[in-house]
Amino acid sequence: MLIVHNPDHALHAGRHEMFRGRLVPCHEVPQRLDHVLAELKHRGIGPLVTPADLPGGDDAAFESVLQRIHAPRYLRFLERAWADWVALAPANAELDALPSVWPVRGFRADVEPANFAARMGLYSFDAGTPLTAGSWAAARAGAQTAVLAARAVAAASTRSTFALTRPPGHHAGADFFGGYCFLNNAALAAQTLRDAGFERVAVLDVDYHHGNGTQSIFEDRADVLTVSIHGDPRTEYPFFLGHADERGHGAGEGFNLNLPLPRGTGFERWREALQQALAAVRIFGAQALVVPLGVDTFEGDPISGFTLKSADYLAIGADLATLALPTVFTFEGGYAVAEVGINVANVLEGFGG
Ligand code: OKP
Ligand code: ZN
Repeated sequence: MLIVHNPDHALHAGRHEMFRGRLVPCHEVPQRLDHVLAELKHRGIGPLVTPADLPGGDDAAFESVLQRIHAPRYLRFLERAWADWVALAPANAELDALPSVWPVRGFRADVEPANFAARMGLYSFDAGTPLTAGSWAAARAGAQTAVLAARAVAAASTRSTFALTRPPGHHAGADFFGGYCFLNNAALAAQTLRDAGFERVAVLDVDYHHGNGTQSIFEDRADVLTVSIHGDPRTEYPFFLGHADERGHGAGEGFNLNLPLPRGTGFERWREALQQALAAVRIFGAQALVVPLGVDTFEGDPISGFTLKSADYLAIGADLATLALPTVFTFEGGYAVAEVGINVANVLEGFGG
C-alpha cells in the first residue's frame, strides 16, 4: 500500500485545549503520527513517500479542489489567522489562539467581523482546537497528502493509499474548524476521486467520533455517500450531529447513513455495524472508497468509550477489503499514543495491498 505522509505535520503542535474550565495539554500531538510512521517502517508496509516525491501537489487542480470543498473566505481567514493573532499583541506569539465566542441561532454568519476573536468564533465550533503558528502550513500540506493519495489511486498506480497526516480532518466543515481539524482531508480525497471520473464515491468513517464535517460537506449530494460508525452523540463528541435519523437533504436524501453506538460498545457489536455500513456501500454502487481511519475506538483510548482490542483492527482491515474498491485511507483520531501505530498498521495489514 502506498503511504503518502506529511513531513510538515509537526508544524502544528498545540499547547492546550479547553476542558472543564481548564487549559489541559493537547491530546492531538505530533508523536501520534511519528508512532504510526515508525510502525509502518518496522513492518515494511509501503512504499513511503511525501508529496514532494509525487508530481503535482501545489498545482491549479489542488487549489481548485480546496476552494470547492472549503469556502474561500474561510481559507483566506486560516491563511492569515496567525499573523492577525500576533498583530493583536507581540506576546501572542507565545500563546495558542482559541475561540471564545460563537454565533449561535439567530446571529448572523454572512457578515465577517473585523474583530479577530469574533472571526475565530465564526469559523469554529469548539475551544479544543488551538490555532498555532504552523497550523495552516501543516493542514495545507496535509490536504496535499490526501489529494495526492487520491490521485495515485485514480491513476491506478496502486489499489490503495494511506494519507498519513495530522491535524486530522473529519470534523472540519466547508467553513469551520473544530475537533482538532482544520481542512477535511477525507472530503478532499473523495472530491479528487470524483474529479478523476469515479461517478459514485463512498466515505466510510470508522473513527470513534461522528464525521460531522464530512457529512455536512456532502449532505445535499447524491454522488458521495457518507457513512459513519461512532459513539452516540447524545453522550459523545461532537454532540450536535451524528444521529441515526440524519439521512441527507434534497438530492442527497438517502445518501448519508449514521450508525451511532452506545459508549461501552465492544467489537462484536461494532463489527455488525461495519457489516451494515459495507452493505450500504455495496447497494450504493460505489466505484471508489475513502476511509477516515481513527483508532480511538481502542479500549485504551483516553478520550473515547469503545473497547476494541489491537487484534480487532486486523479484522476491520480485512472486512473493508471485501468491498474490493480503490481505497484511500486518511489518518484521523487515536490518542493512546503508543498503541496508535500498532492499531493503524493492523488495519492496513488486514486490508492488504
Ligand atoms: C477528534 B477526532 C476531550 C474532549 C473532546 C474533542 C475530541 C475531538 C476528536 N477532553 N475533545 O475525531 O478523533
Ligand atoms: Zn475521533
